[in-house]
Amino acid sequence: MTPQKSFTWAIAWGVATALSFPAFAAGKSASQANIVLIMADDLGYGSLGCYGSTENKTPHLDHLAAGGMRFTDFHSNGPMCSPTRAALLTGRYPQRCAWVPDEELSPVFQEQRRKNPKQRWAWGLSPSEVTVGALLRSAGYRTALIGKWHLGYDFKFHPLNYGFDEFRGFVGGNVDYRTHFASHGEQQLDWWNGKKIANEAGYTTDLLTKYAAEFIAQNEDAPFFLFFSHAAPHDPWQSRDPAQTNSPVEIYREMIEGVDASVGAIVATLRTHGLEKNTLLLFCSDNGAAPPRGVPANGRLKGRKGSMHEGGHRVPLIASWPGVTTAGATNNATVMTMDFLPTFTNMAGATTPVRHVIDGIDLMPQLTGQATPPQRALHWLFGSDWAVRRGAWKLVQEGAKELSLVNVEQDLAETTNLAHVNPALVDELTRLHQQWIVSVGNK
Ligand SMILES: [Ca+2]
Repeated sequence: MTPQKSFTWAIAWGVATALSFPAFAAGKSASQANIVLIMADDLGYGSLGCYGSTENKTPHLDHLAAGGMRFTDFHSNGPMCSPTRAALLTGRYPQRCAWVPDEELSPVFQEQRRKNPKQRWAWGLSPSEVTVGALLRSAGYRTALIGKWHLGYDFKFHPLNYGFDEFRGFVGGNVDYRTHFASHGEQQLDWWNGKKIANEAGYTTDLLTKYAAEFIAQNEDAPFFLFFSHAAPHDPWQSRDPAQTNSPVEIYREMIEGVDASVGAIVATLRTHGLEKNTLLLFCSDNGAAPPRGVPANGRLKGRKGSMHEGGHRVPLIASWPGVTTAGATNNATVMTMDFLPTFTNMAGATTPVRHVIDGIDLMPQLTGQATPPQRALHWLFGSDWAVRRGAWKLVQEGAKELSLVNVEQDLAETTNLAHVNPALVDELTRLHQQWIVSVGNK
């Protein structure tokens, strides 16, 4: 089974505790604060100083957490890039989203696929999905994606078709940090300015930071939504200087520290333009780390990128909105990528289509420290692997291994399988997950 077939299969099944999207609330919505969401790619739970790393120096993110809110139980919707990004864009489980299969691709892309059957871009999020960009734009926001897209390479899946006014970056899963060519054998330039492919000199992290800062500066008078989607520290592990001979472990650390410096630059830009107090700034990762061998990038968590265990999807989330978020707070609520959309649209006063199903919840009560953690089950599904979490309990099915039942509040590293001790709970969570699969529909 090819990766995209496996992925298509995975997203063809779905679930969930769907919430009808409420009419937008009043309150914060009147302010139409700016929203900056910075997402690192494959950054692990243990990779920042404020999450316990002693190797990586991340003063800007540590400072952001000290002045804002650090979440300890935030999860990416998928253990891989694209499912998480679909959830971010739609506020829905990726399994509920509509995806366009290969045979519907445009002729030019069909031809590319025929020439290179190994290329992995022949699918995309359906343009029929209601996206956070489109909703915020309809509420008067200027919207931009700076960085990685990875929700379809065909031109019909271009980010500007999904509610973004501006796009700078790349549409594939990753690029060479210096040449900006797709780096997994496709040998195709993947560096865009709007709908034009145009290369330029520069290191990817630096260029994206420059464009993100420019977007903020150009829109200081209007409410804006900036989705700054970093490439780093996803491989290939490359330094700025091609002549540098540091080891992958050293370069990997430099790349994480480069993301940290970028966050510092964005915070400085907001401050320069007097926007700090009118901007919700969020920093997170799209899935667990896949680091060089021997690097404890996911902290104590079991598993890594791709896994249903915590190392696959429990990742950092830092939120900062001076005067709104409680400075220095730690939030242990179990929250997920799909929660961003309802949070943002409620802030903006955006309206969503009637009867449109959103799976996420508004996190503003969490950000203001006024709510108890939400009571709900959360689900993951990728290929034949799945996991369900309710309260402290998590049930995992990976490959042909036996079911694993763990109390993640007491056993974060998932060392002790309690499935044989509590078979009734195993059955209950299994049923819950099967019901979720039915509820998200079989697209
Ligand atoms: Ca990723």
